[in-house]
Amino acid sequence: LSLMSEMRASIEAGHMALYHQPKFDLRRRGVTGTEALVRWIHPTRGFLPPDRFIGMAEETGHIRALTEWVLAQAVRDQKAMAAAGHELAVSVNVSGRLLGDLAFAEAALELVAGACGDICFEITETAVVENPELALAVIDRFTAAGVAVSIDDYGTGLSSLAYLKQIRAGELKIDKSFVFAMGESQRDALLVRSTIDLAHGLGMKVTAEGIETEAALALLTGMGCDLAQGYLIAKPMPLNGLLNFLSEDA
Ligand code: G
Ligand code: G
Ligand code: MN
Ligand code: NA
Repeated sequence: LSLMSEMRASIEAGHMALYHQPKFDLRRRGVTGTEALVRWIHPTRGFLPPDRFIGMAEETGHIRALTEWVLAQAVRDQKAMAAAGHELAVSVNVSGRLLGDLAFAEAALELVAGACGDICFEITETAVVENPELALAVIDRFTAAGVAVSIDDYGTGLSSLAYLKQIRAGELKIDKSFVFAMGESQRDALLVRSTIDLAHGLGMKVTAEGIETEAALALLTGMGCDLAQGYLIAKPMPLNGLLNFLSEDA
């Protein structure tokens, strides 16, 4: 918790960094977006991955300030990408706890209004399960304002078809655990294939996460998956690294 007492000051001091992992369009064969992922460059503890502080930030309420910083930085980074000739959609993870915070929703929409391109909010389905009515109302508010909503980590939570039916999401992200297992397990491959078909039937695009091999990429392409994200394409990296990657790729 002492780490948490430093978070607000760390945000203001510029100790947070926003990394981007490319999202690769399997039909256009090019990068069309990124997922923004926060890191904490702590002055004494060093480089902290989000697993070390997101959970705590959620429990202590710091997640709102952190997410507003992430969103503001994502909007700035997207402008830098556009200035370098790359018009990309940028996805930001929005913790389920924030879906109950209407003040956050308003602040987030104001930040998104200043964006030069598409901003997407990645939301885990478990978030919606905790307080479905409010979460669904906030999600509708986002989509009505033109923010794309993505269902993150699909398949790991309760995966209720009832919520899948109600959430107006434009994208479903298949969790990396299924993608990892797909090569060796027929059952996982079947789950991935049928999830892609289900999402398409509901009018959603599908991103598969955790693509580490050419075999997984080929399998997903054959299944009609829309977007691919994984170490095979690129790891999450700072904006400068992303811009280099994009210029080499072109
Ligand atoms: O970035 P990594 O590569 O290690 O991400 C680990 C986890 O941290 C992921 O589940 C990701 O969704 C989460 N995460 C990364 N950045 C953010 C953020 O800005 N907000 C929230 N809520 N979660 C994040
Ligand atoms: O929000 P979410 O849980 O989906 O965050 C994505 C997480 O997955 C981040 O921690 C990111 O670094 C990680 N990731 C992305 N691609 C790969 C991959 O190919 N392999 C592994 N092991 N992790 C990945
Ligand atoms: Mn995510
Ligand atoms: Na995920």
